[in-house]
Amino acid sequence: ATDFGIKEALKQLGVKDINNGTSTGSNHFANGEVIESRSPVDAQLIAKVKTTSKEDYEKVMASATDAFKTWRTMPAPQRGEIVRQFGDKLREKKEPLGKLVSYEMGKSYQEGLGEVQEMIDICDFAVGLSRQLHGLTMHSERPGHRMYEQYHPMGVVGIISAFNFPVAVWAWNTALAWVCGDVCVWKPSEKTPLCGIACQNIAAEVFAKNDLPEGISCLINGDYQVGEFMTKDKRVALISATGSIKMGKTVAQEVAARLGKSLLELGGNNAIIVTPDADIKMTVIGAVFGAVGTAGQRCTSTRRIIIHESMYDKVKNAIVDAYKQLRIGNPLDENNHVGPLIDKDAVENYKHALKRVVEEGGKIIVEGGVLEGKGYESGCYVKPAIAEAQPDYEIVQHETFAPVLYLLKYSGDVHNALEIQNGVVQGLSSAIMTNNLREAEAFLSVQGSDCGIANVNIGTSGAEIGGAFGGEKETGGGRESGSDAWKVYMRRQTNTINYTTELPLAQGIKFDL
Ligand code: UN1
Repeated sequence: ATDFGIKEALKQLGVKDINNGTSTGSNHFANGEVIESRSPVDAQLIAKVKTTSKEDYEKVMASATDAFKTWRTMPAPQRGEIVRQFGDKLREKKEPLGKLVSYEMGKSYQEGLGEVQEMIDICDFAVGLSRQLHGLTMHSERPGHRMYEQYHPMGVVGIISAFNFPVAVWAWNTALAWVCGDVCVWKPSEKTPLCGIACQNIAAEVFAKNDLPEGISCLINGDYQVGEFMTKDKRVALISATGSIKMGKTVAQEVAARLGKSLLELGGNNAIIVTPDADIKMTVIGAVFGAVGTAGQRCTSTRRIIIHESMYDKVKNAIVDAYKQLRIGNPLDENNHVGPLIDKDAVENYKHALKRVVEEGGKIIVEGGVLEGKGYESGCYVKPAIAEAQPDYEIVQHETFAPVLYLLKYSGDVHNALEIQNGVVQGLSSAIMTNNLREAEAFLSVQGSDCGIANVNIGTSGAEIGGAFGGEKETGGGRESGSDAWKVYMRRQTNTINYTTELPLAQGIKFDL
């Protein structure tokens, strides 16, 4: 716990609260309609925020495209030095920023701090990367020729992020894009605009200190219509969008219509397979954190547990017992495991899922419900629920962004479990709990999990930044964060240089004049 409250956190982050006028972002170009940021923790109005109008957007783009001209010519390791300073600022501001994330979004303070830690980690990663933006060299088939490839900055990167990771997902994108020499325009979720303003302030401070234009980092605020300014704008070379599959389909089509590039990180329907050789204690920790952590609002949250029939009752009872220990309440209180959902619409989706699973023939084994009374005034606190279901239920095939867990049973070998696991449109994260080498390897093999993330004896959520993050099928196919995810933020160029006095053609073609 910290010894300061949210007011002090806002002050340390330079974000105006409700008593101090209206906050803006976007290099201070924001004259659109005013939206409110209300905390799901206690329903309090935190601040009002001015959104970005089309006119403001044009100013933002002018500042971004202008900043790009300076930024792209700075050597990559020097850009890395700026990102290093940004990471250091985040270390300084970790507590207030973690607190704001927790209060504005509703995740636990520990998870809020964890999110800022992910930002710090990706900055460190990007600093190292700034000296490793390598291409390959190839042997030319022609004598006296040299062939190689290089990566150049691409331009303006548009980032559209979701409420559930209101700061980390931006940092995964922006830290890499910055060392790659791109400038970024960020539209955070309209549900967490203050997190966006806080991050922009931190970035702006670092750029100002280094006499660099703030346009390297730009913020725009508002709903999907503001996002559309970017998706339809050919000046935006890459759109990196995180959110629902529905949103991703719209973004993908708008960007594709102008042959732009997109990086999509969309919904998951993540499962843990529990085989007869699973360690039950580890399974319970992985499953419960995966299902109820962040109140089930991670794209990597565990939605389905696929349990072998021989273990079914044992695993089910152990998970149900663990659910009895869960404390639901104010996420800023360290004693609570589960905070609120983001808003009342999310509560409606949660209620719908519980109703629907019963209609389809499922059986609720841990009752859900919306909590009322003292401490629950926001109406966003719900009880994590568990239902026994069948894999093909419509609701089980669908991602509900809430703590609703489906237990599914399989018989026979691990391939039957994999068929269930892979039998959904989403392909983000997956896990197997087993001490059996054959099962683990089958799960990781070509016939195994079809997801972008496949874990053995770890749950589905909580990926480290060092790996490439993203998933297949309707999850969108994009990869962010570690490994070679940086390549998508740069344009690749193949260069062939002839240092002779002849001009031989490739493929041995003769063209004599
Ligand atoms: C998301 O929910 O959008 O793997 C990202 C995890 C986190 C990231 C989740 N590191 O759970």
